[in-house]
Amino acid sequence: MNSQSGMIAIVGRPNVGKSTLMNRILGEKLSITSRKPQTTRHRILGIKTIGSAQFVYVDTPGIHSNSESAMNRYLNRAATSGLEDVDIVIFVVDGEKWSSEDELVVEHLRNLEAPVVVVINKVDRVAQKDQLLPLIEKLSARMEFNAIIPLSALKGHGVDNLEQKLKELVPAGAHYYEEDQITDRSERFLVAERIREKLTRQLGQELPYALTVEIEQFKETGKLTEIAAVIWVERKGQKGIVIGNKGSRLRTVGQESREELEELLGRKIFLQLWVKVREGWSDDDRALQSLGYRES
Ligand SMILES: Nc1nc2c(ncn2[C@@H]2O[C@H](COP(=O)(O)OP(=O)(O)O)[C@@H](O)[C@H]2O)c(=O)[nH]1
Ligand SMILES: [Mg+2]
Repeated sequence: MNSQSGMIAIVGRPNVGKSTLMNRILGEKLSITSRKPQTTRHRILGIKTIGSAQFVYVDTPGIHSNSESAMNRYLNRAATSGLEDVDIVIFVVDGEKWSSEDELVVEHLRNLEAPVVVVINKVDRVAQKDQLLPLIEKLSARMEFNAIIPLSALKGHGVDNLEQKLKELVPAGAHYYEEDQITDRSERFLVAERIREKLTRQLGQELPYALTVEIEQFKETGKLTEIAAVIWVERKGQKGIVIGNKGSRLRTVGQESREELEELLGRKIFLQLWVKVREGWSDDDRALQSLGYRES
């Protein structure tokens, strides 16, 4: 049989819609999304098999110019390492805004051998298509791209054009994953991420960077799954903010998380959340490692 199989990295600066795009293509919410940078902190595979072709997408953290903390350095490594080994790169940009961080991404892509397809995302926000022309010119002047495809990951418009293009580009080869597998990540990982998404969306600008979620217990008891998670923050004051007035914020996060997790796992869930302080964990390489921030 003429099977096709390829690794497709989704790269770009933070917040352009990489994770939204992967979820849209897969038709599943695998990667968490939000308006804040650093929402995606790990590489996540999303696998889609259509007949004889297997597409293995790699969602990555945003490539960014800040390298001040150990976390920021980790994120950039996770975003850029292994790019030489993928078969296709999707470079996502925001149709509304080009920035110096996009330039930085181009620097990482310029010398790759794999074909690079540019996705101009968020075109639902662009009233007239010809508004995209200056951006297309700018892109074309930077390097040679295999294709430039405008689309809306959020609404789904134009995503089929991208998938069609990928089908043309994906090389011949054996499948690496079972036909019905959709990710390389465990349920435990997905659960921690969903809780972090709820926190990220609930909290103001600064705090999401200072927290991470660790699953301490994941136990099936009869019809119920018991999950206990620790929300790690960096300072005592942050703990108060996460908990909220009389525990109100933590309650909201817990309730929203539980509802989503029951849908994700298809089971009833008993969820317990604890907030704990670990000073400076995000700028400490060892703490990062022990909290799951290690390269695979
Ligand atoms: N209007 C609009 N918003 C989008 C689109 N794609 C993503 N977004 C929003 O942009 C924000 C960042 O998305 P996310 O996927 O987390 O970006 P990432 O950091 O590149 O992974 C979220 O609030 C998304 O809902 C799109 O096509 N149109
Ligand atoms: Mg993301």
